[in-house]
Order: sequence, then C-alpha cells, then structure tokens
Amino acid sequence: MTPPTGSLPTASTAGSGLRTDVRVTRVDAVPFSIPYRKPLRFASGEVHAADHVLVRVHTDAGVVGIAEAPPRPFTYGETQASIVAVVDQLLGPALVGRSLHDRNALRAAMHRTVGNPTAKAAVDMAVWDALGRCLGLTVTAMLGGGAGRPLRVCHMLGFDDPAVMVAEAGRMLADHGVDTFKVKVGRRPLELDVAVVRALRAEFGPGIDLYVDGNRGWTASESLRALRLMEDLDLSFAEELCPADDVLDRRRLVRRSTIPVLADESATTPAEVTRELLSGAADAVSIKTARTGFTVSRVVLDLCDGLGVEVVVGNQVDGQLGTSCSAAFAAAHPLTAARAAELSNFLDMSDDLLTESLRIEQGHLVLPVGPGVGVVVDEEKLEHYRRDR
Ligand code: MUC
Ligand code: MG
Repeated sequence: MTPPTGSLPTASTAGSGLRTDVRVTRVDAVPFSIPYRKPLRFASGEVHAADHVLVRVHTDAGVVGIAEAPPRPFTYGETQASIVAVVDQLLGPALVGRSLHDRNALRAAMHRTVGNPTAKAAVDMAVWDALGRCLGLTVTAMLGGGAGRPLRVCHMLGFDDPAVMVAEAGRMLADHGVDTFKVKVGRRPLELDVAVVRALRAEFGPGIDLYVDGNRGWTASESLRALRLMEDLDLSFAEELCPADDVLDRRRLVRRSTIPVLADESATTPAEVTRELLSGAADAVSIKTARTGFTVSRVVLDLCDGLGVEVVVGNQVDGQLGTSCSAAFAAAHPLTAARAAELSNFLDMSDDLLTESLRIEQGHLVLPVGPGVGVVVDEEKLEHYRRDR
C-alpha cells in the first residue's frame, strides 16, 4: 500500500529490528467509571467519579497505544458520550491507515474537527504511547529526554472546611512528602477561601509552597481584594481567578497583582496562549496534556520557552493513566520540571485501571519506566469498570 503523501520515508525496521513504519488500524474509546473516595469540589464544578474514557490506538504491528480522556463539561463542554462519539465517528477514521510517525499530520487531520480537546489529546497521546512501544523508547525520551531531576508533586485541595483541608494537606505531607499545594478558591464566601490559605500557612509555615486556583469564580475586583487579604501569605501563583472573557478587567487584575497570574481555562490552545500572554492577560501558563496531548503541549511549551514565561504542568483531575502522561511530559524538559506538577489527585480515587499503581515518594512521583508512557491496563479491572457493556 503506497503511504499517504507526506508520511516520513521510514526504514521498514529500526536497528533493533523493531518496526518503525507502523500504521493505525483502529481507534476505540471505552467509557469507564471509578468512584472517588471523596468528591473534588471547585468553583466551576465537581467530580464524584472518574467517568472517563480509555482511548486505544490499535496498529498493524499488534502494538496498542493507550491514553485517558477526562470529560469536563464545565471547562471544555465534553461529556463521556461525546468523547466516545467523536473518537468513533471522526477522530478514529481520520487516523486509520496513517503512520504513527506522522504526528503533525495526525494533529492536522484531527483538528479538522473543532473543539473536543480531551478526546483529541487522548488520541494523540495514545499514538505517542504506541510509537514508544514500537521503538522501545519512553515518551519522555521521545520528547527530548529527562530534565535530569526528580518530578516534584503538587496536590490540589478541593473545597471543604478549613480544618479538613489543612488535615488533608498534613496527610499528603506526612504520607507522601508533598509540600506544594494548589488551593481551590472562588464562588464560596471570599473570607472562607482566604481563611483556608491563612490556616495552611499558619499550620505549615514557610516550608510549603502555596498557590490558589479560582476556576473563574471571582470578579477581577473580588480577586484583587482576595489577593490583598492574602498578600502576607507568600503565594506562588494566582490561577484563573476571574474569567478571561472579562477582557479589560482581567488585564487590570494582572497589572495590579503582586504575584504571577497563571492561565488555565483561558490557555487551552497555542493561539489562546499567545493571545493571553501578548495581551497582558496572563503571566504564566498551565500546560495540561489531558487537553493538548503531547504534540500540542510541546508547541505550547516551546512558545512559553521562547517568550520566557513560567509553566506549571496542571491537573485535569486525571486518573493514573492520565497522570502518567502528565508526568512523562513534565519530566522531559527543565521548564516543566522546574515547578511541582499537579500529579496526585489519582490518590482520591477508590481504584484505577493500571496493573501497577503509581507511587509518590518524598514528594516526587516515581516515573513509570516502560516504553511509551510506561503503564499497562489491567484487563480485568477494565471489564469491571467499563460502562459500554
Ligand atoms: C484546575 O486546575 O482547574 C478543575 C476543573 C478543571 O477543569 O480542572 C480542574 C483543576
Ligand atoms: Mg485550574
């Protein structure tokens, strides 16, 4: 079969005898549901179970690449059903017959469908996972190799009573050595959110890093008032406190904030990142492989690297497969490994799909070592948690 135009002229096998002209034969999407031990609540929504989608890229080498799509209707407008449908009806058919190498062409083919960020990201990451398995390389190595430092972990604290949130941080510090916390704020009474941050700083002192994430729950004026009330608490970032669509107010917030404003929901594509940074609507960028995969996350990272802007590898409230993808990306570049990555909320889940659980030790995530993203789905667990039969 003549390869589609533009595919890389590849030798039929790598030096190791591994095939490198591997082509996609099928992409499937398996909805599953795994309960959380406790709901995670924040200003824009809440999650009670990981109602996610396992995406698998099947190839003519018999290798299957895997990734996970977390629907967040309150952030991207996707649902578990929409992700399954768009993979089955549009994204999968667009990839069949194409080489795993042609990731830029695969990106272009998928982006003929607008929106659906986590569906596209999962297909992209499953392609990288499959290619890594074919070549015997980790995704981190394929992205340029490790940053040569352990990957520090940040834990995201969802809404709860101040004492409960402080206790959760204490357990993360005592049990896993995690010393960086992102505190959900916004929508609740502002004084309550400020009280939580103040209680965390009072309990743990200067030995922990703290930042807040409002999920667009405040106005710019409320945000500025909250930052004034917290100015003695040494916050690292203020993430998406007010909606980016309040365009002039958002720029006023960034101008007056004494701490960097971190863009998340307003920076979901390279174009949005460019607009937010060049218009003075953000100082730093959260990169989430759950929405930009590896191919487009690398574009965003190079943009931030070139512009001299800090990044944080963020958390889409991922399961362990999604967390493995975030970690593979975060570990690959000094800029993404410089800050703690948000990699711990899988611990809130009652179970997961993998044969071997991820581990956080002394505040660092122990990176899976296998090829691709380095993890394997437990087929019995998948059978138990899948919701399509
Ligand atoms: C975050 O950083 O916002 C909450 C909503 C969402 O889309 O992601 C999570 C975490
Ligand atoms: Mg956020």
